[in-house]
Amino acid sequence: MREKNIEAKHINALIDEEISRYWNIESRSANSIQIYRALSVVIRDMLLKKHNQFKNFVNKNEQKQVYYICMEFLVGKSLRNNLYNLKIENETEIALKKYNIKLEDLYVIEKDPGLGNGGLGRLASCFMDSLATQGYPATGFSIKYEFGLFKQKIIDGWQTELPDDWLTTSDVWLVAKTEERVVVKFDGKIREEWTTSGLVIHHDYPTEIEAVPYDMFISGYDGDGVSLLRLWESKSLNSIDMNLFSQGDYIRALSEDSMAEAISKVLYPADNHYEGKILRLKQQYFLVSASAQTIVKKHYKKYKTLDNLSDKAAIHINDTHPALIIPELMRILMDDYGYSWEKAWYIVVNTVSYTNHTVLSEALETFDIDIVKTKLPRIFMIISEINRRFLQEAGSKYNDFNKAEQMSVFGYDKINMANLCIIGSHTVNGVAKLHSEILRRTVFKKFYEYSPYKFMNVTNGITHRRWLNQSNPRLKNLLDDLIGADYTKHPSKLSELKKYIDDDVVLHKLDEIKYENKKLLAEFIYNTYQISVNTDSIFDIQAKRLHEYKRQLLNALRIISLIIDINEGNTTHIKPETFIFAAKAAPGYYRAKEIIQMIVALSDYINKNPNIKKYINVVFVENYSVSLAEIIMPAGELSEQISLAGKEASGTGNMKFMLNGAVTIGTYDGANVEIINQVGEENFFLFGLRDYEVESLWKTGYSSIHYYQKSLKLRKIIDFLNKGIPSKSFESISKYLLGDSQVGDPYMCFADFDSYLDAHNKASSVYFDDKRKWNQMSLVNIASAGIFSSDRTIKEYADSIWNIKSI
Ligand code: Z15
Repeated sequence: MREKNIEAKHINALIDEEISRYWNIESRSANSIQIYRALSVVIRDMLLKKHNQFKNFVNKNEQKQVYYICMEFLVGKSLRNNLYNLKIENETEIALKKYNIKLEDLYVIEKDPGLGNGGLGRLASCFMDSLATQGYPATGFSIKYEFGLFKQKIIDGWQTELPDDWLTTSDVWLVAKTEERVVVKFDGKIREEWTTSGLVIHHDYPTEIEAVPYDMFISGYDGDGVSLLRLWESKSLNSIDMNLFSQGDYIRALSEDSMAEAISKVLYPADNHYEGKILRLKQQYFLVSASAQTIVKKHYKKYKTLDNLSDKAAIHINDTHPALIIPELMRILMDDYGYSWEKAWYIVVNTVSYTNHTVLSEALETFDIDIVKTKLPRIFMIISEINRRFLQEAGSKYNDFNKAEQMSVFGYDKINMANLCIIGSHTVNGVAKLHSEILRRTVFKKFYEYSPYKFMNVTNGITHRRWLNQSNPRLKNLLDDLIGADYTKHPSKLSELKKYIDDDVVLHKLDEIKYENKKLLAEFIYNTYQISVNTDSIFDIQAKRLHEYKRQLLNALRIISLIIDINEGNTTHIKPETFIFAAKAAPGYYRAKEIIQMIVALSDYINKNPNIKKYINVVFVENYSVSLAEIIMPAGELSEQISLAGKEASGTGNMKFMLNGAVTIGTYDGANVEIINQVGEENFFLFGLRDYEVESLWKTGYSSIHYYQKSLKLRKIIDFLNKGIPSKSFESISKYLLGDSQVGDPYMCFADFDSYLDAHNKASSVYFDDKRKWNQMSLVNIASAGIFSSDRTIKEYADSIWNIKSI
């Protein structure tokens, strides 16, 4: 079953055949795009075959498998990842000599499939890699959005959004499985009727939509595992209205199409924020219905019963977005397979598990009861019954029905999706220790008291194979030389690097590698923006979605404070520093866009003022994406992880920077807490309020004015914001911070400001006065990152939630 050592000659033969078959030309005269496509198809088909073998093995052994349901998978580019994981990058490079082309030239042709917003979607993709590599049978289910996350372009200093047409190149990775399409039904009426054989439910669903699967294969590293990512495309079933057609109205006859096909048209671009839109609800139900039908059908075909579904399938819902799979499975079991409620419920709860990714109230999904009732009448009925039975049970157990009511799925006019998920799952987990603790203590307190055994933590992770081995080849080569390549499959072995903590040659090499990676990023910045950055300055990077709680604004306030110092000639403490930001804002998130606008304006201002640019520089890198992150992470020296404590569920960028040798400046939040535990406080620049301090400060009443009055620095910053810079005023941000109509500075930048400056001063004195010590800190960070590999995360899910075995 293991991939044979494939030779370059063989790769050539396959590419040549593909080119001749497809374009009817000699491979010598093929252009780079044709070669890209031919090679990708060759690899895709290799994986298709390998996945079949893997699947056959799993089926023969009747092994349990996991289905990971998620509205987002930020897969990143596939070609390099698959060649790397198949261990045929070198052979392919040799093969390409025949066409006079380099792999690197092909890698840049591929477009990032941006089928996700940020951390949540990228996590799902890292999981697919770790599942395959460790030989766990896994299928991911998501939507084949025709347009992924928008492309960000800054025009006149303001974020604008352009469509992301990823399919124009990355379609080569997809295999259509039209014959496995299923029908998803919306709208209509339910009629109940008692007959001699019991209750009969009559459905009439006027809207039927087809879900067509497109399969993408994700290779594991060095082994037999291949993960399948199945993406659903929506298609109109009655795509032609024959009445209209026969009346000669050709255009209108086909126009019904767009209604159905809108479902998989575009990814909702808000991260950590729900909108409660009908189309989004349709997307969610479309995903879960198509996936659940497929899972059940396959299981029934093999076992001729669904009694043992939970022994053979673990269904994981990533956040509440796929919550409707719980009532959908109930519907299928009862209506299609004749199960009783009790039996069906037992099967469903034992099959489904749920991960929560946020405590932000604006991200906790609720849908209007009325919308669910009309769009999904049967599903609404089932949710109501789930809730009725649950409240009955909890009320009796507590002997207090009012107390039980606090866990209801129904609010006044809303359905609370998280409550539905908790009730319908056997396990609920948070994504970092602190986050899981906050869930138990606050957001899900009532449920924790009711069913403590359901609650768990599984700290997030990242695939170090993409985020180190592939994206930072210099560091990878050094590690291979020093500790051997074993860490590639056993990331905890990265700790062996620690024995070089006092080795000056190694420390120097780490320093050199960082410098090379900084040069690459600087070159990219110069080529893209004609901004030159000082590669001897410290690269201080904040790369993540733009959100108030993540506090890009706090970072910007410090920049302003430095500008003020420089303009006042007060420069003795100022060290060369390059601030790099990369962040997309949700298109409708005005405040976030305004913060981007300010950062861009500061960047312009500095680039026009050589006296400031001597010391500091600011760059806003547009269109943050997986492939951009692959350039940014290796170049990071100071990793900004500065969310208000208690707000960032985990963070995963923090892990990527650390793995690449950056030192973190951060708050006691999310997985930062665990990073500190690994590296020790002496290898982390910790600052700011703790989560419980934030909570109590909020309760007693936070007043930013209080900090403003006490601090000359903050007063000067507010002055600066009010005056603005030539051509731009930042008055509205000043108002936001001091508060006019609402609470000023709701994410407490002012409260943490002094502490943040202190931490930066400490960082800069180590970096500029004791570079050896800095390099040691960097080494400790790399060496301690093994535990944040998604291999570890997946093993925890497999052992303690999904109960699946690797082959
Ligand atoms: C998202 O990217 C995250 C949480 C959400 O609720 C949504 Cl809708 C999107 C992020 C968290 O903000 C981040 O802290 C975490 O690391 C990531 O999910 C993966 O768990």
